[in-house]
Amino acid sequence: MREPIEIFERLITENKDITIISHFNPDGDAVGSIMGMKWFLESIGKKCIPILPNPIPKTIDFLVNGNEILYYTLDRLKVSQALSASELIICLDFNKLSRTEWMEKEIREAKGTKVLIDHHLSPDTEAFDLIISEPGSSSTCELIFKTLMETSFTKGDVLNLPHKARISLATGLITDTNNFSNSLSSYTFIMASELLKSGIDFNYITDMVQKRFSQERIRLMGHLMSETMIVYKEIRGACTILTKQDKARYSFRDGDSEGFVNIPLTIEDVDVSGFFSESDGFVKVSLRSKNQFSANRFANQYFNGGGHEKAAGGRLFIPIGEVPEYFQKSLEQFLHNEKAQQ
Ligand SMILES: [Mn+2]
Repeated sequence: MREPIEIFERLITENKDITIISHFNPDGDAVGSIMGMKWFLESIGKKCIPILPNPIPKTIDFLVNGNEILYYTLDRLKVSQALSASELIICLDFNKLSRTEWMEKEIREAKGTKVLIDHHLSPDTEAFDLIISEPGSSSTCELIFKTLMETSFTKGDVLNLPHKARISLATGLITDTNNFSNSLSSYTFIMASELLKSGIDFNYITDMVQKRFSQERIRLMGHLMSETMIVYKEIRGACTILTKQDKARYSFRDGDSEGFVNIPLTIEDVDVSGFFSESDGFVKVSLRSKNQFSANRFANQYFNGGGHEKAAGGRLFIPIGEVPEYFQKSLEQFLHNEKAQQ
């Protein structure tokens, strides 16, 4: 771990114009990561531009107070200019460039040195010049914090990170662990403790990210769990689908279905929960698992995706109405194959 951090430190020292990028459909960890990195880099005199493929959900808007972030979908030209002018490109919270959607080609072709800091399984080693990867980290925010604490910029003192960087990094820690309930590492609590000691108000962050939903979102959640969730008891799976029709009916906004996939997983008979959301041209897939079930392998083999051992995502290219049957058949086959391999 020491050597990559030394190289990272040298790259930051040597380069002035830096872009910071995270993934399509950014979540709390993505936005926390890019904003945390931005505030830190600016505090040491760097010029940097955070870039995202598309806009952030409302629940994390408190991390951004103006137009600090460039969005590809809103300002393609500026994004291209920033990418080609940048000496150093820091990629955060994704393991392969395709996670940046339409930006993939431009990032691949950009001349700047590419650094990846991430906690997903199997990073694409070809695409980056330096990789700091730790799948055991709860969040990319945790890995960034840990990395920065080991550099000479902070000398291990949390107060050497600006207040805004600390709030941003705390947000990714809280959202990716689902408020300290999953993917915990012992360092998760060291980081939380350091941030609390430094005066970061965790209650404020949870009020912002978890308690500002619309009435329609709660009604949609009730509707989906009561009307669309199917539990396949024998194979210990649950499938929930969100159609475009329901999105329109409940005035759906991006980010509204965040966390829904976790609800069926709380059922005793369920080891894997699949949440399927009808999008333009594809079905967005989210998978969560417990009791040794590998959501990552399941996503890899049947849903064109991957992620973490117990939290993964992917895409399907079939009509939304065919999803429950596809889910059931895939799960049966997957369990059969996993058993055969034991
Ligand atoms: Mn993450």
